[in-house]
Amino acid sequence: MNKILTEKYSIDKHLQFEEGPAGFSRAILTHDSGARCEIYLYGAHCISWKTPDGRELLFLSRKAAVTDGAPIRGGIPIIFPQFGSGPLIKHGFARINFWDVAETGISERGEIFLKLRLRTTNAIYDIWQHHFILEYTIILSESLTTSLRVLNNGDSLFSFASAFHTYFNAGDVRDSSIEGLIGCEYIDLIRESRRDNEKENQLFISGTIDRIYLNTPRDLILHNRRMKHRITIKKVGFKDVVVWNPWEEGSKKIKDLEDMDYLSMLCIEAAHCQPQCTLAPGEFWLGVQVLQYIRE
Ligand code: TA6
Repeated sequence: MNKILTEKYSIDKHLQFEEGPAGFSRAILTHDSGARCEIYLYGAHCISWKTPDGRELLFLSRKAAVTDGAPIRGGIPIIFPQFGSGPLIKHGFARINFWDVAETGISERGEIFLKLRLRTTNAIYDIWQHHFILEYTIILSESLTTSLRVLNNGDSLFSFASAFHTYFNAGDVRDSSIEGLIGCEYIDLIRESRRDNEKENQLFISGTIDRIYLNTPRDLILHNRRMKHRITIKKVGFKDVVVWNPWEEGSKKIKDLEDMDYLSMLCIEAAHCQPQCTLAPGEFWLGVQVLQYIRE
């Protein structure tokens, strides 16, 4: 598998394929600045994004399993076509399917890109009777851009939810805050889905949080005081933002997290989940997230 991928898609010094646990292939992207990221074809799952000075900006659980049928705990899981629980497997099937490489390259500005594709298979059609093509493009420069294009290539309408369920390396989550959500209405999933409005300019996390913020602004900032940096999060197409941290009790209940992992992670998820997005035949939706690291 890696031999074929290497022959067809590798780029000298910039994009290589490796075999991870269970023989799963992953792509390693390296930008001229020294920035680096790693993506499994399984789930189109980015598990690592490193700055030119070698700082890891994503959280990946040491207990993360990379095995067929299970999602990888950490990095950037892709949620599609269902957010949370429902008729399908939790958070949908995109994160537990093998994606194909569609294209790789270097732009005129020296950005390295990898495009992955997932389309309806017989096994997927058995559980979700729609025809779609997903294209996930990851672009590495000094920043990390990810985009998801959802095309309805069938002959009937379908609705879906989607998210980049990004696990940021929080350093210590108690010293992190999210800026940009003030005034936004949210659904509080740990309080019987009660609705409220965000009152904090800097949202600090000091306990379990699981909220869907609705119709959020394009720009957010994650301040990471412990690691002395901030990450700007720009998103287009994803109108919602999910903020999740299971805190200590929650971490203990999640088998692929260590008990204290809640301190090291913070999920800020560019999402389109409330309401779902509907596509007529031939229509597509595009969601983009741009993450930029700024050292302080
Ligand atoms: O996005 C937040 C959330 O839906 C939480 O409710 C929590 O369950 C989390 O995702 C993780 O879900 P997972 O299926 O990956 O364990």
